Amino acid sequence: MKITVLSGGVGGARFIRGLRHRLRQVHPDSAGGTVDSISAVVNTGDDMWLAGLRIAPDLDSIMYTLAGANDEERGWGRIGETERVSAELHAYGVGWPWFTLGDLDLGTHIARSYYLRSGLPLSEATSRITARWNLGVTLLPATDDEVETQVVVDDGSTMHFQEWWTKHRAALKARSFVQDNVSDSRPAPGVIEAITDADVIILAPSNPVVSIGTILGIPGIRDAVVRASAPVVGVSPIIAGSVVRGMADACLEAIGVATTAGAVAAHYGARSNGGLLDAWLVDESDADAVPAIEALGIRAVAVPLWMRDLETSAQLARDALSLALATG
Ligand code: FO1
Repeated sequence: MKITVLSGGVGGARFIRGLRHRLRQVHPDSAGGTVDSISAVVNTGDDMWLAGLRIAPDLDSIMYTLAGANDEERGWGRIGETERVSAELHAYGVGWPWFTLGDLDLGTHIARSYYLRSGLPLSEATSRITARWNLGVTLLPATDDEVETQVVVDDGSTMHFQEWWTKHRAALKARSFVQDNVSDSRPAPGVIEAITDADVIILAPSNPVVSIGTILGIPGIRDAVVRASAPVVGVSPIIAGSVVRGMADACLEAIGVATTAGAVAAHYGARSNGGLLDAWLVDESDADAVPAIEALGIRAVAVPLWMRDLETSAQLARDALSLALATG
């Protein structure tokens, strides 16, 4: 079975790790993913150049999580990290004083930047970097083009998404989110094929605006999902009216969508009505929302969505696959 997941960082990473675990439970002998394959189409809107290096937070969060090398508590970066180089950079006034590049993490950024400066596209750089970790999942940046997310805040000024989120913790009211040069961008090699050839497509429990929204804004990707022959199942990133982590609530408010599982489903829309979803998983605590979501033409099921550990993430992946197969 070919499964393609559209994903942002932490929530998507945990979901994909659970999905890989679930598939290994079903086919324990499929070393290297010969029976099942997982492709992740990953948001690159959070990326930026910093201190001369290309930083790709969502790609790295997924890579480190699948490699078992991530800092689970912070949700980003490497476990057992030190920050000696970053302290030196800050002393030189290089980079952003509020953004820390860990010493081990810097190895990834240097390798990526080396490949990019050698003329390789991000997709190829990603393929070479991930090869080291034997992830059992193919990571595809949504685009090789630089489509960094800028946030227009209430006073009309614009800043990079990382400044709005990491420095200001989303405390400045956002008016809108725009991706640099997105209309001229193209899906990275393999992205449209991963969507078109998939048996199941899953929208991970990631930020619907700056993660999934950025991926879908790259010309050709949204259309490919709408037209795909595979069932499309989404997992709500909102549980009981709150974000699990991150700042999706502030992002949703900016685009006029309520922070509820039902409103996000309506935002994505039913595929039967020109939207994206055939089915939507909500948390048990949002079971009341199921009839209204089904009235939109989206099959909805309430299951436990909290990914507390590998087992609960694998169970969620199992629920998403069952729903997809029941829908398709
Ligand atoms: N988040 C922070 O809150 N502070 C940091 O200093 C920081 C550094 C950092 C370095 C590399 C990386 O890949 C991610 C990093 N993040 C940091 C996380 C990141 O800013 C965001 O949480 C994501 O982009 C949103 O998904």
